[in-house]
Amino acid sequence: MKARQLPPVVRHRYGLLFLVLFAILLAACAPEEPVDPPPANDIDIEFTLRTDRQNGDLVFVGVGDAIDGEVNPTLVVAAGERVRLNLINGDGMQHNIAIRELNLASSYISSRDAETWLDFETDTPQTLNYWCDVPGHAEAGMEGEIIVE
Ligand SMILES: [Cu+2]
Repeated sequence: MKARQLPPVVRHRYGLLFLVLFAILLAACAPEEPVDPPPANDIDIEFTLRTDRQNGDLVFVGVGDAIDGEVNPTLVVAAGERVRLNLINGDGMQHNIAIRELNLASSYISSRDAETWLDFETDTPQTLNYWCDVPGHAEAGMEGEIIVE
């Protein structure tokens, strides 16, 4: 039986395709580089949360200021304020912080002490929900409210 061979040009194309796919796969699997958030000059109010495990739940814990140590603290901001939510990974699991109603999400962080952030601004007084959009994490407890006054 004669082995069927693809013409060289076609084989070369497949080789290139595999190279590209491999590069994409590598990039997807590469450990995240620590990224510094942009300067907070144009930010009016900032909150920092750290991910944690408490009694089998996954939670956000407030860091500093009035929310220090609070589990899934309610964040209060004024309409029109430019807000930054900083997230520190406290447990080495993959997490992010997202806001359901605004359809916004930070990048994912999955190593302990890695940091990410999410900036937003809304002119409408309303109650927003922040959460971790990794499947199962909101259900496990990673959810809180932002009151826009
Ligand atoms: Cu999470």
